[in-house]
Amino acid sequence: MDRTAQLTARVTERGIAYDPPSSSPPPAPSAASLHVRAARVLAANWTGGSTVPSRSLYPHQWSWDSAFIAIGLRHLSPLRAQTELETLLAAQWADGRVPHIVFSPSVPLDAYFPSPDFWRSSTAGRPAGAPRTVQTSGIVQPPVHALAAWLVHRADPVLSRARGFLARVYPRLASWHRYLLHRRDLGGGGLVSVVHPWEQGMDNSPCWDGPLARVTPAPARSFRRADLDHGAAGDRPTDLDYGRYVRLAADYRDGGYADGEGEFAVEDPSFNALLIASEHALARIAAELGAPGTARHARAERLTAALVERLWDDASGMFLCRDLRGDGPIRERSVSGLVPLLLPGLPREVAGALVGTLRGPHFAARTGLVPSYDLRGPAFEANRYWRGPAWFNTAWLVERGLRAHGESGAADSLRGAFLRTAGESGFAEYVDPDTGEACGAPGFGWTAALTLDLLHGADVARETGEEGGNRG
Ligand code: 9WN
Repeated sequence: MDRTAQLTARVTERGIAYDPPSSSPPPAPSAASLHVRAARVLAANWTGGSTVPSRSLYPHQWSWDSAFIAIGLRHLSPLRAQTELETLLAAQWADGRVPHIVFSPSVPLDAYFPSPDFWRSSTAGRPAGAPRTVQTSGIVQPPVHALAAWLVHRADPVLSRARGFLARVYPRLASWHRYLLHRRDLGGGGLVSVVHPWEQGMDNSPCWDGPLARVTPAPARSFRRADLDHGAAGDRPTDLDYGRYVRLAADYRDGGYADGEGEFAVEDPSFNALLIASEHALARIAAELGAPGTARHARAERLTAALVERLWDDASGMFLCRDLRGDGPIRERSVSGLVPLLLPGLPREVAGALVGTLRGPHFAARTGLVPSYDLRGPAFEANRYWRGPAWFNTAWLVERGLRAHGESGAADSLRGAFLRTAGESGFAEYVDPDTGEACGAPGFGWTAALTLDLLHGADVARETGEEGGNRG
């Protein structure tokens, strides 16, 4: 049997071919053709050292995109997956932060806003140790990287060892986590804070409406948005939101990217859960390199306890964000509050409540995917950026979480919905959670990459004797 036929057989055997979507289902694309199409997207977005999220809307390297992309790329080319992460980490600042964008010098300045001349990393970022030779933004994104590095290593340990991949990335990943744990514990309770909505990755979530209302927007004439050249205005954040994003970023830059002073400081469940998952992965990387990982596992467990203590909300059956400059818990239900299901160390009753919330009226969308925001929430909009649409990276995280807690039936359904909608939408950036209508950029990097991972992932797990980088 050739590779494509083997893949089809495996996928069908494991029952992850597609659930019938409606009364007259369109023919399901075969797993093999999905694989080929996803690989094509990743080839088209590959720049030689990394992968752009989208050739049109996001023509540079993004931090958490690259981590998710590496997780999928490992099934096509473990070497390219390693390179993806190494390129990103080469732009790390001396204080340990991994910037949220690494700019490509060959892309014109007006192709994306804010561009390198806004961030001025190599001058304004010097006090914080920004590199001289590459231009980056000065904020960060969720720390998915150690988890990605571990999964990439496990896909081809022989190549990884031959190239000294883990030995090279480990010190950078350790310093990245140190930066977050030491410079970003702005609430003093052990959890990390984000200082800009772009840092958390769900830029336009209704969770930020309260904290952002206190920020005086930068005047609209002081900047030009490039996103509207490519995306529909109704799918994107408003000009008022952009004015506030720009004000926060400019203030941070003008303070030399020093932490602790900003107007926006939020403890976010998804960001912290990803740090915990990555801390467990770092422990495994340390052990693979011959150092004990016990202290890191213990730290990850302490962080899990802090996450539950500070952000769990029994009444809503999920985690909430905490506004450190305002009134504490932000009473909005967002997918961020479900992502901690990823953590196997959650108390049993917390995990059970999260599964119940996923199945309940606030998050059970007709596509079978997970909406980014409460279907019944006052700010819900089916098409607007992180205010309702379903995204594929969060679906992937929740799918792993369901598996980590033994909910394999629910995980299989979510995987089926993911693969069906990703294929039908042309690997869209995000989709309407009820209709599956494609929104945002087509041919989106992490949608294609995580499609590959769901097609192949469990087989890798079987081969390596491990079900996931954050487990066991
Ligand atoms: C700002 C690249 C990024 C993702 C984010 C997503 C969006 C940027 C933007 O695109 O953010 O970083 O211009 O809107 O919200 O999660 O990493 O894909």
